[in-house]
Parts: sequence; C-alpha cells; structure tokens
Amino acid sequence: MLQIWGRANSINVQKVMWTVGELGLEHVHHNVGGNAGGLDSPEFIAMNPHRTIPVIDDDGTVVWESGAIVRYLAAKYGSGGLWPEDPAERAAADQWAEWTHTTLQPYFLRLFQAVAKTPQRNQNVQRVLNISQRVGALYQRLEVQLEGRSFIAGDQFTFGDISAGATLYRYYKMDVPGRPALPNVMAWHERLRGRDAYRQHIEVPW
Ligand SMILES: N[C@@H](CCC(=O)N[C@@H](CS)C(=O)NCC(=O)O)C(=O)O
Repeated sequence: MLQIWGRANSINVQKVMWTVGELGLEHVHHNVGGNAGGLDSPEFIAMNPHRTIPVIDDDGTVVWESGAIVRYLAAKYGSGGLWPEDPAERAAADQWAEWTHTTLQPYFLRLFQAVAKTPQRNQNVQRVLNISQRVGALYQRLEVQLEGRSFIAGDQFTFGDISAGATLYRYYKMDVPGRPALPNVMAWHERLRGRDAYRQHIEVPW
C-alpha cells in the first residue's frame, strides 16, 4: 500500500496529501519531521538521502521531492484527469507547477517566515514590505493567467493547480501588508476551497 512520510503542516507534504485526497488513494501516513523528528534515522536516510519530507513508498517505488511525487501519483493514478494525457495540455499545467517550485514558492516561504513565523515585535517592517511586493508581483502573473480560465491550465482541475494553489490558504490567512487585489486569484481560491481534499489537507494550522 502507498505510504507517505511527512508532517501534515508542511506545505510540501500538503501538496502530496491534497493529490492523494483528490485521487482517493488508500494510504498509510507517517508523521515525521518537525517536532516529531525521524529524518535522521538510517531507515529514512536510505529512502531519502536529503533527509527531507515528503517521501512516498508506493509498493516499492520510493520517491522524494514534492513536485516529483505529485507528478508520479497524478501520472499513475490520474491519467486523463489530474494528469492531462495530451503532452501539450500537460505542459500547460506543468509549466505553472515548475514555476511555483522554482520561483513563487521560494519567495512565498520567505514571506511566510518573515510574517507568520516571526513575532510581530521582531518583524522588520521594511523587509516584510519588500518581500510582500515581490510575492504580490508573482501572484499578479497568476492573476493574468487566470483571466477567463477556471483553473490554471484551462477548464479542468489538474496537478498544475495543486502546487500554486497550496500557497493560497497561508497567503490569505497571514496578515500580509501590501497584498494586492487579485480578483481572479481569489475566485480560483474559492473554487479550490470547494474541493474536499483541499479543505482537508491545505486548510491546516501551521
Ligand atoms: N524541494 C523539496 C523541499 C523539501 C523540504 O525542504 N521539506 C521540509 C518541510 S516543507 C523539511 O523536510 N523540513 C524538515 C522538517 O520538517 O523537519 C520538496 O519539494 O520536497
């Protein structure tokens, strides 16, 4: 059976769990990482030498890196749905997933650390504003992409919505100064919030 390692409040684990939820996959979840520890055990290192979560073992197929796991699960269990069969349609989703991992998420996590993980009295107001502006400019790209589209690659919900979509709960729950008005992103967020797996795995306290 599919096994997943990683604490439920890690954004990278959340992407995987959201995917598992969308696909309705039976699984066993191991709570490791953060206060639970467990990433330095020889057994864990044998699965993932980088000692990070998430990791999955799908009947002997071990995969680490959240983006790779989401794609593996979508390709294996969601062909024609989460995983568009047509390479061009798939690339339309994949480019946004890749962009999220390489561009949006690193800046987003800086903002998250500076706002949500730093007591207000210790926050550097100017630094927070600078990061917020950068992150806001990146969400503006999503705003443009979502014009006239229900989901990131068109009318169908795909794995491309999962990576970028996983940031939205935190972005709107945090007290972010200078957050721009993003009507298309907010409408997309509402559509994602209508999905059971999103609410179960993404709307998790950090
Ligand atoms: N690029 C990796 C990043 C993995 C990563 O840094 N995971 C964090 C959690 S989000 C981690 O393992 N932190 C150590 C811990 O939680 O103890 C991925 O997407 O899977």
